[in-house]
Amino acid sequence: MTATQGHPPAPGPVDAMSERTAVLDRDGLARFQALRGDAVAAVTDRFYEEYPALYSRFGPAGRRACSQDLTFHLEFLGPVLEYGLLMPMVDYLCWLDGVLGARGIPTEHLGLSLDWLGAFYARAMAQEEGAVVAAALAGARQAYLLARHEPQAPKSPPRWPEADACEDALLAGDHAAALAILQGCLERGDGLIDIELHVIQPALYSIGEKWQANQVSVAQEHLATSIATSLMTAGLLTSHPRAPVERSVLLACVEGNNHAVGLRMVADAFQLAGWRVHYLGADVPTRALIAHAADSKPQLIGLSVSFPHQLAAVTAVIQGLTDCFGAARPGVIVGGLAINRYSHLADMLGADAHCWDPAAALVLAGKLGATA
Ligand code: B12
Repeated sequence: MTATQGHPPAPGPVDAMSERTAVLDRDGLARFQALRGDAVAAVTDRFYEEYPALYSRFGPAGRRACSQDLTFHLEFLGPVLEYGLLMPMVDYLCWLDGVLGARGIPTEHLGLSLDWLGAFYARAMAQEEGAVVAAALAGARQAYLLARHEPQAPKSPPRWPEADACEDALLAGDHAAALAILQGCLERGDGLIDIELHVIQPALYSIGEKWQANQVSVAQEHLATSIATSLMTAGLLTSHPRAPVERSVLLACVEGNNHAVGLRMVADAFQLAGWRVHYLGADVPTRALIAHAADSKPQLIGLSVSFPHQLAAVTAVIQGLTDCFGAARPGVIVGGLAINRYSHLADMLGADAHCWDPAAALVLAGKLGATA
């Protein structure tokens, strides 16, 4: 078991469904992955053959979008076949259903695409392995149809009243208004990390929901993130760190994870607690991360992971660190959206601890003995 600290976000309704499914061994997973391109091509062709009028009107871009969606299905299916838990795939299907529905794109073929992918793998793989893949797809389909209308929003820490105005300012691109909100909170004595957790994080979560519901644009989401990051920097400049504690932490988003703001909050918390912080930001290649750890020899490493298919990168980093440091490997804490949602998977990754927010990470750092 990994150590945990703090309270997990309240589970969504899909958490009630923790159905397990059979898994593939390493070679089976490799065979499943090797067939991805063929599976996507076969099922895309089948959609165009069976529904020519419906699909042809979208032209080549429609075909590309269809293939891309199928590729995503298989990306999310991978961790299901590795860890034996349907939930990540079901969550993804519910999310996709919401995104497509909000953009007026019919979703009735989503279930069909899963059936046809299942039929492809049942044909293309050896009988037993094909049956595992087809059963996972059928199970995910059934659970998705049951859960699709349930609200799915991730829970953020309690939202302070300032979060509403902050969200408005971020979406409007009103840097000055956002800074004034930060300033007001700091002046009344709130700490930066609390402001980040109770004002900025809920504002960003809500912006994510609005993007999902097609109420804000991709550009607005980017704008909001960029202002949020600069608010955090402004807050850091006016906050007073504790005296240096001679401890160091290396923080990185694993390969493929571009969600870096949450990890930046973790970085700020360690910085203000007097730690020496190396914050590497988004999408850090596994080899580069391990090489940097070998050079800088931190006492603690924090990894951020957003999606289930990035969990393999966490395992690869931990394996690489173990190869490099042996018994002296620094402690590893994992966090991020995927961990918040599937904390039980954290136990399977080989990490020493997982948690939900920066304050909890600091407490865990102490428990892990990263106190030299
Ligand atoms: C901004 C944003 C982006 C930006 C990120 C830019 C950046 N510099 O970070 C960009 C545009 C890159 C982006 C891309 C994508 N995004 Co996005 N994004 C968001 C958004 C709106 C905010 C993210 C954020 O900063 N949240 C605030 C931070 C503070 O929260 P947090 O990450 O959870 O971090 C906290 C904890 O998790 C924890 N924590 C995090 N890391 C760690 C690490 C350690 C060690 C510890 C201890 C703790 C810890 O502490 C943090 C503070 O409390 C979210 C909405 C949301 N719910 O978060 C969507 C969201 C996460 N994105 C989503 C999606 C789908 C995508 C894309 C796939 C979109 C696409 N089609 O391309 C890509 C995937 C990118 C990738 N490969 O990673 C979905 C995910 C859906 C799902 N079911 O999981 C969300 C939820 C939006 C939505 N509602 O649909 N995104």
